[in-house]
Amino acid sequence: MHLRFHTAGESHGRGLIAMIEGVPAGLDLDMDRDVNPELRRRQAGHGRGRRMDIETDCAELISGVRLGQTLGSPIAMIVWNRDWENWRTAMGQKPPVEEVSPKALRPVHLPRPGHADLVGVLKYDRQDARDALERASARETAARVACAAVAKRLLAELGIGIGSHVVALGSVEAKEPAQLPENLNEVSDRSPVRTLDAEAEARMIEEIDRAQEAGDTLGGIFEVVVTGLPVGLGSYVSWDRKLDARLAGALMSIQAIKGVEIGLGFHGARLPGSRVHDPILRDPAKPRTGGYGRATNHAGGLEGGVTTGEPLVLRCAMKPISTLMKGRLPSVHLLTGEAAEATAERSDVCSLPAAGVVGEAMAALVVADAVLEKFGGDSLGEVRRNFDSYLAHLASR
Ligand code: EPS
Repeated sequence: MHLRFHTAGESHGRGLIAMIEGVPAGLDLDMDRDVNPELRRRQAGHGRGRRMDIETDCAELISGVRLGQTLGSPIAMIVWNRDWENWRTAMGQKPPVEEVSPKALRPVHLPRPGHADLVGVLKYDRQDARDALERASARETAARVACAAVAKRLLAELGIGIGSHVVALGSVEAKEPAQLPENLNEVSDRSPVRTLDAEAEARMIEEIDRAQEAGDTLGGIFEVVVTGLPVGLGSYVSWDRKLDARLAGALMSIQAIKGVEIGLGFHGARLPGSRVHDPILRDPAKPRTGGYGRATNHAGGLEGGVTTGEPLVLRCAMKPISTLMKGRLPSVHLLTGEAAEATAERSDVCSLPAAGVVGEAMAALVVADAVLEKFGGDSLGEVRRNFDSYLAHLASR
């Protein structure tokens, strides 16, 4: 791995730590311009819970940058949890000094189907599911987004852009636009559900509001699109170098993601080959694809685990959030063994629009890793020289 990142932190602990290593030296990085707007994008969207009114996620830089430029050393950041003030007792690192009521420790003994509550207590041999759910929570994705904002900055230097939009939410499907807008996020971020279809947007919002009234939750499908890629990232020579596998693994690691498709995905399996594969054309206006073009992009920008130079098109299916406020599902009390309804605690009704931002983040981290694998250098200048020389060679073939 050429670009490594790591996160730490519990949802209601002091904060989240984000660390990314392998970023070349000499990259301009400004937290307020490059990182914090991405954190704000992850907090937005219709269907989020009250936690997002408490937090104003903001990453504090600890290391790896001097005078506005990266040093090539690990970049460490902290996102403090404002809600920690309300959880000092329940999430304290030391046992309470005075006698406190057991309730003040906010234990969870009725595991929620769908969350990591039950598997967590059994695997880590805990009595209280809070010991598991605090880390399993999707709040951790704030730290991933902070790391990915650095990766996006690097990719932008090479003309590679990443965006996302919601294509289905609950039972509502958005109409597929004939062509995606050039700056995808500029358009999708204007929608409270991050969709491009204004008519579907209204129905998606209604569906979220109805789910909220019913104490239920919703999932859906978002699409991540990466543009400006050169042909040749990833490789078919070994299973773990295939870029489609690396992207799918990274996207599947996002909390609540249950499926990933690339290009036509599952639909392609139902069609004959003549309607699936993308005819090859000569297109001298495309230096990044070696002067070749495709009549269609059903492959979603990947053939043989290698980028074709066409846009990467990745779709993720998110299951509905597992905390139900009403109509709670059957569970079993961890201490008494009695049947009871699962725990309900503050959560979101639908966080699909935010999950799209997290999908962009994971895709950016994987693509930046693949870029450094092929064009790696210790400084941005070296990466750029390697990149430009590859493109010049492609043009001369
Ligand atoms: C999240 C913060 C959490 C949840 C959500 C994601 O805040 P709280 O649990 O304090 O309301 O809103 O987490 C979950 C849905 C989950 O199942 O854990 C965030 O910052 O994204």
